[in-house]
Amino acid sequence: MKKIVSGVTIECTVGDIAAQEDITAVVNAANAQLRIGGGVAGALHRAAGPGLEEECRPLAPIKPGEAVITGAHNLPNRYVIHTLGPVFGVDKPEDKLLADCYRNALQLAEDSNIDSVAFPSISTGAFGYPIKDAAMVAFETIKKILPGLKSVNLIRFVLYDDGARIVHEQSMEKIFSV
Ligand code: AR6
Repeated sequence: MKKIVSGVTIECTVGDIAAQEDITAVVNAANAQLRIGGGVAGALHRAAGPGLEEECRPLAPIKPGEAVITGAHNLPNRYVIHTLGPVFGVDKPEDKLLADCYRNALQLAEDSNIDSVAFPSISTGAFGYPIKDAAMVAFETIKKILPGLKSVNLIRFVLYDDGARIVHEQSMEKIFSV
């Protein structure tokens, strides 16, 4: 599914965040230490190679909601934007911290004049955020930011499976039709 709002294309796809050849910056659902981990962080660091962890080391640790930007090393992109999502039930308020992740990641993209950004569904794996609620927070936040975006003209959600894609598409419909 694809929507164009305020001149920005927003789309949902199923795939691997580490295989987004046509995207300038991919977002990492990172850990505080910006180390290789499971899920998205594992996929991105494995594909990027050890240079990514090395570049990350002086930037760590980060707090929930924060974001930092690095090069993409062996990934097919120019940048990786690393953000630490809230652990559901632990880092509170979860919705505000999750919104900060999307806001800060997009701010870094704008600061680096980036045209296209691919997000995974932050916090919905190991960090346990219910995916429906997380998708609503993601699109509500993006809707608020959209009118102010100058360089970003494509935001792609790369979802793990069709279930996650459908949940995101339903949230997208709800939020962008009002
Ligand atoms: N491409 C796209 N989506 C993916 C991929 C992939 N290759 N792999 C998993 N997902 P997670 P979090 C989905 O756990 O919840 C890590 O170990 C997954 O199904 O990657 O923010 C870090 O080191 C889920 O919907 O991120 C941290 O410690 C979503 O991406 C911690 O997990 C996010 O899952 C971060 O946890």
